[in-house]
Amino acid sequence: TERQTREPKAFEFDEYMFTKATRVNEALDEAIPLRHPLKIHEAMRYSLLAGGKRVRPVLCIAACELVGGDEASALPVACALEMIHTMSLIHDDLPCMDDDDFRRGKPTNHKAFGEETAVLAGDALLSLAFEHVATRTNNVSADRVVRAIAELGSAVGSDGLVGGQIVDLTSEGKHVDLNALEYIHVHKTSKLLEAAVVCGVIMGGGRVVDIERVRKYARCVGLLFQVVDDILDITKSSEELGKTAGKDLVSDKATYPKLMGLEKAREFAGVLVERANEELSYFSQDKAAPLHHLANYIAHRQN
Ligand code: GRG
Repeated sequence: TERQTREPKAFEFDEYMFTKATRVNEALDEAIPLRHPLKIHEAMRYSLLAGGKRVRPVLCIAACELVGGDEASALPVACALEMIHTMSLIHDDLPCMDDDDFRRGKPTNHKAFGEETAVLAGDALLSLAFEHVATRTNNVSADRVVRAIAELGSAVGSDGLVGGQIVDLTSEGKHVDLNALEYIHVHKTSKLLEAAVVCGVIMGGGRVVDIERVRKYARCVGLLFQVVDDILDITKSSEELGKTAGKDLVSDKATYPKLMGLEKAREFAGVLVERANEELSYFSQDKAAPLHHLANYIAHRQN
């Protein structure tokens, strides 16, 4: 009926994620053509195009659109975020770090290409990320591009991912309290999510107050991601083992349920998703829908 056609279409989160992720995948594929030296470009493409969820690029584009910017302005930074995220996974999987054999459903980069190549593929992706933003961004003022590059740099370095990783590595086998656990997760997970939405808002021409709001949103979403991960670890492994104590209750890794109890961890997850959504209440609800849904999706995911 006429009335139905005039009603706003309900926001389709799955469709939004799929459309944006497809756009990002095409741009990433184009960003690294196979060329000489073949081995390094194969290794870079192997991990980058291995099919992650593309949460960071989609967050970046959604934040740009939130403040009235368009997808094209954010796309190069969105790709850079995925390059940085992927390189952090390649290095995290190395034998000198977590020593993992599988990632994104395939053998890890060093298993497929050898350790030397995996280290270099990570380095090349990190370097390309910054080059890509600087050379591929169109129709955005140089001032904004520089601010985005600075934000990305600080999210990666010793006050960002690297800082989180070093604290994580040096606390192995030691008692980790809630403060230390929060430091690790804020730096290993939230910082890059923060950079994603902050860069999106910068590219979209948002105000300083918008930047601070999305930054708080992303900080909550990053912690939420980890709290839910910890809870799923317990509930999944207790199902598998057919008993109440899951693997995280017996391993020595610090987790939220172990430090605060399962019920309190669930409550904390509830508080975080509420806080994240509260930061979005200052924006047009229509434009904030993708970020709302993303927070809810992370809170309610089952694996
Ligand atoms: C960044 C220079 C530099 C070095 C790396 C190894 C390291 C320093 C940091 C570790 C970073 C790390 C592995 C953080 C965990 C982040 C995380 C939440 C991963 C899972 O992200 P998803 O679920 O994964 O978005 P997909 O595969 O879907 O992209």
